[in-house]
Amino acid sequence: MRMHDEVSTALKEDRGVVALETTIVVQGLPAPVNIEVARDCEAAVRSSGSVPATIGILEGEIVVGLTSEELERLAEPSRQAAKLSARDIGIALARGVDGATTVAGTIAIAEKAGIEVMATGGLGGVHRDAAHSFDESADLTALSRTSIVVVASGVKSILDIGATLERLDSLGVAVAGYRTHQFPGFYRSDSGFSLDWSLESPAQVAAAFRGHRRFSSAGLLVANPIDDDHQLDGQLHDDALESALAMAERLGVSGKDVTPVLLAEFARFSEGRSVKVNQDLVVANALLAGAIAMEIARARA
Ligand code: PSU
Ligand code: MN
Repeated sequence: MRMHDEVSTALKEDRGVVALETTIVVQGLPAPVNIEVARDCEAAVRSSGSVPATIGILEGEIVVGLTSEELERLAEPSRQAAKLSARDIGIALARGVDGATTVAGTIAIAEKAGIEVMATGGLGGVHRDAAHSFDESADLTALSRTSIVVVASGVKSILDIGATLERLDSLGVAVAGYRTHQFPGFYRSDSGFSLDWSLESPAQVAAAFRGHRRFSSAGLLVANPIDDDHQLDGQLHDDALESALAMAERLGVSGKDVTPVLLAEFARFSEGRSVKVNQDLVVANALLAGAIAMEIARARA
């Protein structure tokens, strides 16, 4: 594992560090906005006082804190970086390939690196046809065994949100809304599902995480909704979703291709509006994650 100097110094000095994933950059968002989003997330983390650590695999080497050139190399379409979940990392290292890490892959590496906070757009979860396909994101099981705070705008709205919340419960993953009792709906601020808990400040999230980890080896999901006035129009959302699900069915996609195909059709159908919303929400999550990492570090110092 190669760690950027800035990240290793920050960890040594007990400063806030936030892990950022790369699947959202390589498989989740279209070029060229994908690189812009990655940079905006890093800038958001920095503006909170924490240090960003964007994680990926280059030629079989794990990099914690990709430089801007390394990130561009990873996202270069001709290099065909793989989408890596936690289970793929060892094999990818042995094969010496390039790979972008999902939430599951990123938190597996972050934990080893000693990073306690991660930000993403929308967590993976239970797909709508899971009763038949068994398609449930490894993000859920990874979070059940990793002691980390993940800040996300809920789970992607392409999923079966109710089933995903039930699985998070069974798996012992703590879930709290950030200043809300409504579970966010990724592109929409409210999924219609309510939450037992709301946390009101970065310091309160840090305190909740300290308490949680004394009794559990699972993670804490902080569900941070997009602002109402930045969310995707409700009707457009539902129409795009219908089109995306039909597209996936028509193409017969399965496995790790499902989520990227659904997100790409969302972007096409909404003429890029879903991409803008995705950008806004992930940057807001990076900012909040940075503030939480500062509070976790402050309490330790
Ligand atoms: N959030 C986004 N866009 C994304 C993802 C999250 O706004 O593309 C990625 C994350 O890497 C997440 C992955 O772990 O989608 C889930 O993929 P799957 O459903 O195949 O587990
Ligand atoms: Mn899947």
